[in-house]
Amino acid sequence: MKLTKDKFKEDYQRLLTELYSLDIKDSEVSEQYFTLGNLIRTYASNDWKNTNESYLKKGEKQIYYFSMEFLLGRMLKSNLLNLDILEVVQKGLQEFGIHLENLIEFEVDPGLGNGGLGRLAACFMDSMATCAIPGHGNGIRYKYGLFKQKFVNGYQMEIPEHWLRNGNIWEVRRLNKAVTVRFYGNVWLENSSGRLVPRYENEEAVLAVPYDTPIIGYNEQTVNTLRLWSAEMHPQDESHEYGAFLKQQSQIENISEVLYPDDSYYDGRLLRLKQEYFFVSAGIQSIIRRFKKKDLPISHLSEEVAIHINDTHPALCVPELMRILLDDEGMDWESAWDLTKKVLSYTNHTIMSEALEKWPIDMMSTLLPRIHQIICEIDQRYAADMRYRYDDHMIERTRIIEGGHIKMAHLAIIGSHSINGVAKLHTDILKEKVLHDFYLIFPSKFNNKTNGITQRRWLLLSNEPLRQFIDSKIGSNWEVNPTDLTNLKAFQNDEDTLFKLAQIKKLNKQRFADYVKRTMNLTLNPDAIFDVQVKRLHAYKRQLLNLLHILSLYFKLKENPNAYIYPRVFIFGAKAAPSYMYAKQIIKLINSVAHMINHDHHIGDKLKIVFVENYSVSLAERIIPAADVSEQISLASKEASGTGNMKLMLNGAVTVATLDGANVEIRDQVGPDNIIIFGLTDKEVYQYYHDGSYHAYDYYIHNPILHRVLNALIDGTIPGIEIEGQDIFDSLVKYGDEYFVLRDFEDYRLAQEKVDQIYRDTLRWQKMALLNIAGAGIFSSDYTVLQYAKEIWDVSAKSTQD
Ligand code: 26W
Repeated sequence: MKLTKDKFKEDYQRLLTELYSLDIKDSEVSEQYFTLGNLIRTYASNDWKNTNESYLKKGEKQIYYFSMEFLLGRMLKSNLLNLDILEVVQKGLQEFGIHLENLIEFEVDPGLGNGGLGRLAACFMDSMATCAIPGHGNGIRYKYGLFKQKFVNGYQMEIPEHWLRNGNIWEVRRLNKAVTVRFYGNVWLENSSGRLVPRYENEEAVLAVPYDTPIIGYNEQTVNTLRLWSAEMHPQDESHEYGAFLKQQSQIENISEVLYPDDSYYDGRLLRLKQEYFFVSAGIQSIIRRFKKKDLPISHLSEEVAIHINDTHPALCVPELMRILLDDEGMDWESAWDLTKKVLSYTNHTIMSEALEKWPIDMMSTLLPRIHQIICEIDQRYAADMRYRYDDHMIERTRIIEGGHIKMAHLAIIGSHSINGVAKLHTDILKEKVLHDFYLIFPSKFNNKTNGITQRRWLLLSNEPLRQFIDSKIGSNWEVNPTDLTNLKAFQNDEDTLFKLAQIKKLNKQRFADYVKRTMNLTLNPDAIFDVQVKRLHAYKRQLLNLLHILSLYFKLKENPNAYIYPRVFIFGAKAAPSYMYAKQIIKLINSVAHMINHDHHIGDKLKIVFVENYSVSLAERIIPAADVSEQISLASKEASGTGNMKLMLNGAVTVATLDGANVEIRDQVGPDNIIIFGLTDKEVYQYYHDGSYHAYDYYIHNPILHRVLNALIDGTIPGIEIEGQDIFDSLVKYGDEYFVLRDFEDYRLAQEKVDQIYRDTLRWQKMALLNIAGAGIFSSDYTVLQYAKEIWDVSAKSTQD
């Protein structure tokens, strides 16, 4: 938008006084922040209105992205950037003596997601708006986001995150758009003039109230909407006796109270199922309402609407859409089923079997009786349809209801026209292993959409020095056409460029070191290698492998203080699910090792470990620009894609990786000389499973370095480590080492020696860094959503890039 500095200053001054009856000189950060937020909203409001109006046109297909999580991160700066007023506002505020940076830091980082899946949804929202795709987000407005992590004596403690305490400047409550969602009760079918209609009694009605957040595109016109639902008591119930009223109220409000802190681990609690149906039903009802404004017959739904199911959490979209088409719209089963499949598509984000949702049939029939009936009918018709084509075993393995449970992935696959994995390798594993039966039955439904990240948040906003540098080399078109970053390759042998790149990295490392000094009172040497592993704590991600290697370096230095080791700072950020004991033990172990090494005067600057508390989007924005090394070391076949790997390469980190998830595609982009690959391949892992020939104990016995390191877990070497050391030791040496940590240790150690070697040659290292930046463009979520639009949602984007 066009905004001059003087106009901004005038607007700002006036609004601050209107809102708070204060003069700027007497205002505080909170008032300054809310004033700016309000102003941004007014600046975006016309585009938001126009975008919404244009979306009501017939034939303008709308995309609805259903996700249990949207991990947006702070929005003040990104909104300013996307409105193209960041500089004007910064300068204007400066003249009032206000530092924009302070207002940015004042905003709470809304943690409405656990990790990769939720952050991906947020990147997609940014990219859809930027690419002018009519994309709406649909989710839950949790009152409490992901817990705040504190370390107490090295242990993780969880503290509730009341992110709404100061209000939320970006959302609009739209009570007039509220809908009713029904739970429990009895349902039966009655014959009404030749058609079976459901009759209900004794249901619990919950009011779903939408809160809309504008998603501003980086393109001067599109403002999309993220709609998050909040559960409230129905007005009709407010006449109850007071005690009963309060009880019922808290039961209802519980639905949108808190985000489940589970990541890749399924915990079948009733409240979770309630949450899933709540936002699915509310979302679909509001979609149908909007569709009806177009005045078209319901049979046109699939031309006007696509609904995407982000992992299985919203898979109840299948029976819910069926319910509405059958019961409310009076369609026959076949037509409703056809339409449902055309409208819906599904993404799988994990192959970990413990993450696959299965709901007990009793729970479903009690909580959602009509939905349960519909699921049973879908299941029976599926089995009947398949009977002539496949044997009984195949049908049993693929049907929805089995062993008293409803398998949500099966429901999603059977009820939609597309299922995709999130990286090439992941999709291949789905096709060949995890969902092989379905691949045989529905080969054409399967497709791959490799994940992506928005280069706006993960470079333009978070790494301004690098952005300016890139602009000075190749211009700024890469900001909307990120594969233009390949133009940087022209500079790969230009010493000047490479030294400048090294300087920028150093600057970012110094900035992060200052932050660590301020918040943790730990001094870091910015000339050391900054080696980063930031992601959820999970055994398959193998933070433990990283830690065992650190211990090996430590012992090497203890034995020989002059050992040839380039100074390193190991940076960890990770939350563990509160009930995941093993992951929490690893957190304690990392913290104790950090304490031991950081306080060892003989080690000094040579090794440091920083485990940042409460890893979040805003911390990622601080850490990633400062990374030299990106740790992507999951056991091959287990990480569906990863997206941190993409963010780190985009910021010039060199990846140490297994051939897992999108790491494979990163290697293909940068070439084998510019990434350090180690470890088992997915094929080798499957081979081990097949012949059961892995014996972790042998590695413990035969590798002296590993032997020494593992013994340290149980011999009292690490102060503060007792039971957890033994448990972790046992998991590796005694109980089979499920994730092949010991098998990959030596190879990993050698990979790290390579890092140590190459880093000493600044030009060689920076060339690798540059080629990583140059190769990162393809991993923009702009391209990813354009592929979803074209190949899954069947909609052409009015891309700003053509
Ligand atoms: C029901 C429990 C539960 C909760 C969350 C099961 C599964 C999940 C998510 C699917 C876990 C997740 O975030 N997966 C990650 O998704 C990213 C985006 O596609 C990928 O990059 C990561 O590799 C994958 O682990």
